[in-house]
Amino acid sequence: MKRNILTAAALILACMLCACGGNEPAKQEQQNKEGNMNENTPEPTRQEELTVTSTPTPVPTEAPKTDENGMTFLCPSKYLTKQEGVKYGKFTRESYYSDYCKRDRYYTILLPADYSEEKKYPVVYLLHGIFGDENSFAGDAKLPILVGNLVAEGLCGEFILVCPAMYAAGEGTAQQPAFDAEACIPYDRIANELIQCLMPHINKTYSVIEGREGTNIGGFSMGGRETLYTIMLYPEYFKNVCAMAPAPGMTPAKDNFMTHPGSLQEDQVRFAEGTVIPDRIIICCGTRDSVVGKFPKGYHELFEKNGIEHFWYEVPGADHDMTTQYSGMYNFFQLIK
Ligand code: FER
Repeated sequence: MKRNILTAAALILACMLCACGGNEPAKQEQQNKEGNMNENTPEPTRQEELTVTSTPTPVPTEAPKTDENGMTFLCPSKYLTKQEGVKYGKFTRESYYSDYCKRDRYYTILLPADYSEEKKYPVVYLLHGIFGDENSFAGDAKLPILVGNLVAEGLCGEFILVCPAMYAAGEGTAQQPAFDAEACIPYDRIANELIQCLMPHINKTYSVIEGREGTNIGGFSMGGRETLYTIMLYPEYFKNVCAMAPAPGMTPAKDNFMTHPGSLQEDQVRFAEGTVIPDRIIICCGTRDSVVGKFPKGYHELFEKNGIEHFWYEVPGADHDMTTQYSGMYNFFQLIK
């Protein structure tokens, strides 16, 4: 609504400028064509002088859509809408035996619409929020649409999207997710589980580009926190990274939900010299996030302090919601070439 008013105001001003002779080169050209009319042109009236010399009041320009790093603040709605002639993949739910957890574990997978064993694809591991499971992302009908549209427009290459159940509780424990330190431990275990069990399973089951060149990780909220934790433990495994509204707790923190002892201390949030690290790390959060508040910005500041290069941006007006996630994924998936 506000943008419409601004656009209308800008249009009105543009028309006024034209009417006032703001289009100087065109006007000059016209005069050149018609020859020098000075001799025959009457003196301007006082009113005309006033009109010509008055400077236009500056009009606020439209808010930028992209930042200086090329991060787009909001996913354009057309990418979330089915387009004619575009093929979309479908999620399926699969399982594997996890030696790390000593139990069967589940994931959902979105293969490219034209998946073929003749090709090799990069993989994106996408981690859900607290209390979620392997169905959290797969339940969102817009996700295959976003991926399909980006691929169809050539904004990213085809890739395989893997959404694991993140809660990697060990053998014999009935531990369930909750807001306490003990209950958070199985979430952190996804780092080891992913590297030791899920990734090898995906590599041997699908036609993938193995190794860091073809491996990417992202997540929302608790999944954002575990994304950051996983790359701190295993930086050399991942090419592109995106933490959307990452939840507190990777480092010591206290919020309305609980006190986090911190899976790492702040000075451990560094990559040792000589380590191969991800090419690109995105951290983003809605400006009105009512769940994780300023903690994502805190990670950004910590990364900055500890010399970890990354892209940080805020999603205007977004809460702890899909607007933030589609924005993050829109930027993240475009890194996959
Ligand atoms: C917390 C705040 C938010 C927390 C987890 C979350 C475990 C996760 C929110 C989500 O995944 O949506 O203090 O502690």
